[in-house]
Amino acid sequence: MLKKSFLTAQHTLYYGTKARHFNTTNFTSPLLKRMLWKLKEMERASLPENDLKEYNELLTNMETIYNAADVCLEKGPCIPLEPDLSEVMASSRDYDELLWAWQGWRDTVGQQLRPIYSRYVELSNKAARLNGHTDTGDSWRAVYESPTLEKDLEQLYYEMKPLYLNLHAYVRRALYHYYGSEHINLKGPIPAHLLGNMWAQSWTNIIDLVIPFPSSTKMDATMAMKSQRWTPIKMFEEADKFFQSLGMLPVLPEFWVKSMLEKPLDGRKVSCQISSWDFYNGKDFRIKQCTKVDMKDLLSVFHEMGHIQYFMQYKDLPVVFREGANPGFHEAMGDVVALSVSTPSYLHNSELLITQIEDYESEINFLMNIALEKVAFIPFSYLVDQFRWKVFDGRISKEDYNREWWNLRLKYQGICPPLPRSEEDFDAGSKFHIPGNVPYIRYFISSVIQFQFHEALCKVSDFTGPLHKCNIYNSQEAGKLLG
Ligand code: X8Z
Ligand code: ZN
Repeated sequence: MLKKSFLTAQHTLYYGTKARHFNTTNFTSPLLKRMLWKLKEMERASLPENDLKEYNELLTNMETIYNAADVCLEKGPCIPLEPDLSEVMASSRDYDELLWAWQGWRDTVGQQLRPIYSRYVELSNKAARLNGHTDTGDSWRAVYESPTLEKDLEQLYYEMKPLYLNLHAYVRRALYHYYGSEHINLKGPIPAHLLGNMWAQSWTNIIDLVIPFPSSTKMDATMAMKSQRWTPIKMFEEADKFFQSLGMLPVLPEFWVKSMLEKPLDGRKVSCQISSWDFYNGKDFRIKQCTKVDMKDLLSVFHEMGHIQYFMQYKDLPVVFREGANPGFHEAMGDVVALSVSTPSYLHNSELLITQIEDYESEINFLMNIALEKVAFIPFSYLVDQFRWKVFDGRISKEDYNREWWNLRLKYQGICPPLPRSEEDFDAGSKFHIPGNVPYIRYFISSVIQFQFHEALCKVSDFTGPLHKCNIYNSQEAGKLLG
């Protein structure tokens, strides 16, 4: 990993230094101007050699800490995040057991990362400044090439906030019925460990506690997938088939050979953090995912296959242009297709739902599921980089990391820690993208544009009816537009 980072930096430095020799002011080709402008951004490669070495080591260390972490049972084995701790967070309805998993993960990951993170911030800022940015947050925002980015995002957030507040109040009431007044304050924030997910970013796992019409159809295909003996491979094949039905590109043979689509059964330790890889040779594209056979992972398979589709669509462009229109587009590509996959129409046609559902109550149950995924995610995806932007530009100092993290969690998500926290803790670090150095605002942007894309695709497919029922499967027009 260290060697790979070193070689990448050498490559960036070589071409970046050459590019910086050109003054492009009077160039007439916008294409050439843009290529050189992109090459001049050298990120960490502009650091002096010693700093670069230290920075690469810090990043590798942080990722290793995250990937190797596990939580030990009192008199038993130690269990990793995937699949075990995530499964506890998803399915346990025992307040104290949930607390154990929630706290255990933060005790092992966050606390170890804290001292490393502040040094990472220093070196990362140094690199950003060497590239002409004011700090790392500024360099992350620069890829959107919009002077009004922050203001636009804030406005989007405030437009969507009423929807979130409604969902929050509804879910809080349901949790109150289940856990009681001892644990839930109907006028206060929700304890962060009760929402079915380690970071409270997706709430679909607690659908059983909040389902509006329990005796009507629940739109979860998991049971059907299991009884029909679906496999991880079949899930990826279905996603591939969907893209092909739109007239888009099939994945290449190498994908099936070189990807890791399941957790290896031989007990080898692997990182189960899902990722998609472009090897930049026009034919080697891979996914690494410890796929489980359930509906949630089926949607996540579509998300990842969206990245692969994007890689394949731009494979013949110059290397500097092989990226999304912006990172939010890359994240939206698979999700927009997954919006069709969630519909009763698609599930019925794939034999994952026996009856075509038309009644009002089942429709509301379906929409609740979508809300628990998409609406619940809005404030989380907004706040993660609000936090980091403030850390990078110094508005949050290293003495206040945890206090400020929880201020944002309270302000935007309306959740609180279930236990007292201190500055020994670093709870932001318990989310992969923080030690993993992956910007997060892309997911917030994706959450908005994927619905705009969905609307446009449904329109060209000549779909009539409410947008949430639209399934673009087989639409060549949609495929053309998405491509
Ligand atoms: O990190 C991811 C993907 C890879 S881009 C698995 N996602 C975010 C997360 O897990 O927090 C997808 C949704 C948001
Ligand atoms: Zn993604």
